[in-house]
Amino acid sequence: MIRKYVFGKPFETDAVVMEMENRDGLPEFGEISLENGFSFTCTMEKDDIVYGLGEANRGINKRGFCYISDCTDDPNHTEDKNSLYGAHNFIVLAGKKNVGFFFDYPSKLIFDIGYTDLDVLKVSCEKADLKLYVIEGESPYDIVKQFRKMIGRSYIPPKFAFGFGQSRWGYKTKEDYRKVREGYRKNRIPLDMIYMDIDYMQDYKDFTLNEENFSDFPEFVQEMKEDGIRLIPIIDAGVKIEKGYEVYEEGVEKGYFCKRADGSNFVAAVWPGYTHFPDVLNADARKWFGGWYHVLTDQGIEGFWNDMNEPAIFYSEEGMEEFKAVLRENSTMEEENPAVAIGDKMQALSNNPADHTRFYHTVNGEKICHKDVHNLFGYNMTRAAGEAFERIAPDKRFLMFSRSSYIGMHRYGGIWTGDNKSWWSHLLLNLKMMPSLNMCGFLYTGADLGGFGADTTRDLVLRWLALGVFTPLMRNHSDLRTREQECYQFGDTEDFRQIIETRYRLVPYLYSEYMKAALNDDLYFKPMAFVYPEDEIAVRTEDQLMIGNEVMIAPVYTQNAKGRFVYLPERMMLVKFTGDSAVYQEVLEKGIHYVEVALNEVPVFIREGKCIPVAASAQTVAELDTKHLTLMGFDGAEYALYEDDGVSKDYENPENIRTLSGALLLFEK
Ligand code: MIG
Repeated sequence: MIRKYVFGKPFETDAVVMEMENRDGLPEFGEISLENGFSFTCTMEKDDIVYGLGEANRGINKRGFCYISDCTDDPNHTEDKNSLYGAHNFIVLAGKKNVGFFFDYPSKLIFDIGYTDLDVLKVSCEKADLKLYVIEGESPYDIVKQFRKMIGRSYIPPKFAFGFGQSRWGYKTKEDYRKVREGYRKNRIPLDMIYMDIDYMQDYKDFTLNEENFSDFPEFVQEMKEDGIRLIPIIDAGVKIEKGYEVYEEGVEKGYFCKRADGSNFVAAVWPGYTHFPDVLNADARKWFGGWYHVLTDQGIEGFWNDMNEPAIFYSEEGMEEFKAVLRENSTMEEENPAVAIGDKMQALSNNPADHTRFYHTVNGEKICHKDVHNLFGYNMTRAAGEAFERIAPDKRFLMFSRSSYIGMHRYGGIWTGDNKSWWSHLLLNLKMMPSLNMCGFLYTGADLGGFGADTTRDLVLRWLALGVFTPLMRNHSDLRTREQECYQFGDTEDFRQIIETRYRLVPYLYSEYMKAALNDDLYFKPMAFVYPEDEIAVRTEDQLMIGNEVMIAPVYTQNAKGRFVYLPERMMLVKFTGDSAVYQEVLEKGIHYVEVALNEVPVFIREGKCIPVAASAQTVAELDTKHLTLMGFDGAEYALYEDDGVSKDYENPENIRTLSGALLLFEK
């Protein structure tokens, strides 16, 4: 049961696709105040749990902290941070009464979830212009499913996107890419994608290629494809200001860039130096910007990642003027604490909220201040690409994921979780974030495996990859200023090969479960609580997750551990994969078990009475033999496998589902 309430004059975000009538009056649940902006308040019972918020810090249960939806380029995801790159304003209050809330509000929104007052949930924002959806259901899981229906079908990537991808900021030349290819192929480590970071461009200009290094790009794309590898270039939000650069010239001429109050184009410095932002909230400008992806798809590119689209700003022209003034004021260095004054001002240059008040979007002829719609930029940049792909090749799927997002974008692409660090705590954060992202519609997601910032260690990369085996987006990515972390950088590659082979062995299953989740508006990753709501231990367990309908995972996330304690809410079969070389199985009873996990092993827990299909590994997803699958799990179990060509959009074809039976208890060890 969903009720929709409209307050003031909300900006149309297109987050929701379901048509619904507006309700008169106020929701029965909680209290609403329209004084000094908007606030919604309700009390929580002592044991109520709050789910949701998608890409957010901390745990699956959001209680006990304050979260702020305010898309931010902050590469330091420490525990005290309130905002990350996305704004996913959906929560479920679960307890004796279960109720979900979606606050469709495109600017800064504060979720105080028992932070100020232990038993008070307060959601507030500056302007009382929003839509509030109140969803009642029999369980939090049921509420989530209703919500997912309401926001429309999640993005479906091509099947190759379920392979493994290698990335690193700093690859420049063809030789750099060939070295990565050789590193994988020589060591027989499966690989489907190599990501191209900003250095492939000429002077960081979107939709260009470095003239010296990639003069014959289509041939190079082809060369890689012949080895089963797709190149996935990055696209940044800012368009470089440069005379003669077509994207810039055309954007200026058509008036498709974000403008200042005086009508001039807003100027922000990012990687290319001074840039203009495409006004992706304006439908015409969006269509125009999306059209440029053509330049790369024409050369054989089939996937992209959109970056810097919060949008990130190093500094604006205005900000720089203010900074210069502070420099002048402190020019003799004899004023009081001049270094502090200068340092503070310099720090405040980047991603300064004041800049959000300095530019405007043109939507249906109306000027909208960026501040009021800040959280929609990444969404609409990715929507620009998604809508363009529909025009370029309506029957073909493209790989697309974004850094910044808002609910609604989940229909056009996935997300990666941005600049994490090579910290064990971020492996755990990755694990806990996955079900929340799924609740908000983002199914194709993953973190930078091994960690983006800071120097990693061999064991951290292996343990993180072992979690990445299960995340739809499985990509190793790192910052150019850090230790190299490709799978062949740590001496012996055997352990890495075995972990990634395990991913490929599971692709038929993972893809099948992904597709079922997408096609049924369901979850791929579920909290334990959604499957075992009566089990009080399971309900509070956040370091284990359910995948699809058959599997539980319990990744190791501490250094030097030889295994971990795992809670089994029911009898399960433990299958430990060691790539193609070995599989070990054992049935464990309900309860707590210490499970040993070596660095080259991936444990999978199969639920009582169920089974999963397993393939022999291959070097690419395309080479997987899905005609000969082994069923692993409980004897007599059946599995409904979803399989399609992985490229076209004939999702509803009944031939895509086939039932596999005859599960075996196989001891190969
Ligand atoms: O200011 O393109 O999150 O994945 O490697 C940094 C360089 C810009 C941030 C992305 C990261 C990417 C990096 N980008």
